[in-house]
Amino acid sequence: MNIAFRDYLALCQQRTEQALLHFIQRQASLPTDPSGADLTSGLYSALNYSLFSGGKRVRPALVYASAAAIEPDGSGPALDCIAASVECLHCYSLVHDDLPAMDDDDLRRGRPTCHKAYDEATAILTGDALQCLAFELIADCREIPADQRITLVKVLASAAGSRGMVGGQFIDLSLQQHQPALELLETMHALKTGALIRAAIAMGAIVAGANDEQKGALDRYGQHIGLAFQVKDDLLDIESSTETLGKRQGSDLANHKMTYPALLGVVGSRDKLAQLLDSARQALQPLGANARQLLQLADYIVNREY
Ligand code: GRG
Repeated sequence: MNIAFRDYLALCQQRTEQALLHFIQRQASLPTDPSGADLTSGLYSALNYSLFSGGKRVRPALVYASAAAIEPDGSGPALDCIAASVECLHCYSLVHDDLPAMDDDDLRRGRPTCHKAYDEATAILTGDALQCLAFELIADCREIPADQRITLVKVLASAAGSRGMVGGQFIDLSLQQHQPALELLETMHALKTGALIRAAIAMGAIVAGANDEQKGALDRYGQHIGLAFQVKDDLLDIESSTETLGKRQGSDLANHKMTYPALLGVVGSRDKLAQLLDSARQALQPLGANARQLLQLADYIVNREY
């Protein structure tokens, strides 16, 4: 990773975390009981635990980089709302994905998963609250014109719901009953992992005022990089360690998951990753030099170590 990009990523992470902190603190004027004791402090503790736990903040970085590809000196606070919103949605999905009824994981970002650190009911409610917060942040963002906020809510809701991430998760959980097939695997990942990544890119582009041609180029980039993210994730699950990943290595195998390495082998999956990176780079060509951060993010996604 070159130094300029490392600094850029750190800046995106910092901006996202500041925005998340601001929004969580703004929310946390807690209901109290007659004696003045906080009634939801346990929930806010779990929200903080799940939001501030060392996530890479890839989706927020995609929001910023996508906007910069259209308008390099573009608007700050509006993008911070969107970056924080997308990260809340992502964190909700991780908290619920780790639950016993889903992937039943005990380790996430190098720490006990939310339901292990707290309890199952708290983890469910934490995910629910994060999902609601994601939409509230956009609806409430005064730096974005009202009509654009409606569009952004629609983009995020479609990506998150039954025709997006939740639909993909449902297919994933039911795949054990299906014959392994590449097309099915790609459909599942395009929904489960790709939809939110595409939405992050689209939302950055909308706020920056992208035209249809620019939106099309960015969406093609998002489709390729969304799948690449998952191919890399599948490879890391085989090739990395629990310590580096911060989650259980080998959990795909243990959970009998349909993965790229299971279908294509490790070498075939690496080839697939290289093809997707190449396609993602080509998709950005119409956007010229302003897309350099998106190019660097593509490299980061396929070369990351966790
Ligand atoms: C609706 C009950 C209910 C549950 C929804 C939709 C869902 C649960 C889960 C699917 C989301 C999921 C876990 C997708 C996998 C994508 C993935 C590889 C996530 C890890 O993302 P990173 O590496 O994580 O960006 P960090 O920790 O860096 O943020």
